[in-house]
Amino acid sequence: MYSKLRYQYMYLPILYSFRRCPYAIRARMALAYADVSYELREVSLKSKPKEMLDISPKGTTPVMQIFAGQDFIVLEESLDIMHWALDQNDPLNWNNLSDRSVTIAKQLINTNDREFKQSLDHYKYPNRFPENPQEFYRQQAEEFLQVLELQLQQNNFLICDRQNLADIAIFPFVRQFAYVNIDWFNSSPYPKLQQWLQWHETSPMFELVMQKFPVWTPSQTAIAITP
Ligand SMILES: N[C@@H](CCC(=O)N[C@@H](CS)C(=O)NCC(=O)O)C(=O)O
Repeated sequence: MYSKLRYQYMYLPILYSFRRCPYAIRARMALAYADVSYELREVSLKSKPKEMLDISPKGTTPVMQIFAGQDFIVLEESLDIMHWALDQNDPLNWNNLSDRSVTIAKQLINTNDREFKQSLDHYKYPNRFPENPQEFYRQQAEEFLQVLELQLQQNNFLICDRQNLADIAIFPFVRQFAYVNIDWFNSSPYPKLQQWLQWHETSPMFELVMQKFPVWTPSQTAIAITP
């Protein structure tokens, strides 16, 4: 699915990415869905490349640099990268949703990125938050799992009966939550969510975006991700 091209021949968008970062995973999934070609630059969060920090000093992954003539634009939020990808190409009409579905999707993604992400971090690293036991943070996170389970009782996916943007925006975070204690997750009262997680984890799209690449250095031959 990918090939190595020489950089001087390429004007592909560049994605600075960290393989295991859930924000970068959802950006790469949206790019894969949209069949967008790009140059992948795998980053070490402990030693971020100057080229990335020059265009995005806040220093989070993912960051996308898109060339337009002599100029370029920078997208430094994963959701912006996802929407940009769908604007380029939307083969299964993911953007074609009712107003109500758009509202639900936005609410779910907001809750994921705020409350759920915060409880997830506390649950994952309880030693950093010793004020409460780990179960306390898990229970906090479960409020969102319950919402997702209810959505999945109505449809096969979060918004409708097919995978959509909200699914891939939220899936990498639920996956992280599940693997904090996979035995607990697998025996938890969220059977639809367990199926949904398994579906995404075994999807060709996920497999594709989780390929391993060496950390990027300027002297490295460019890695082009192409449809
Ligand atoms: N709101 C950002 C959040 C991105 C983010 O926080 N990424 C983490 C990695 S998963 C990061 O780069 N953290 C900075 C660091 O660890 O130095 C987005 O949606 O892209």
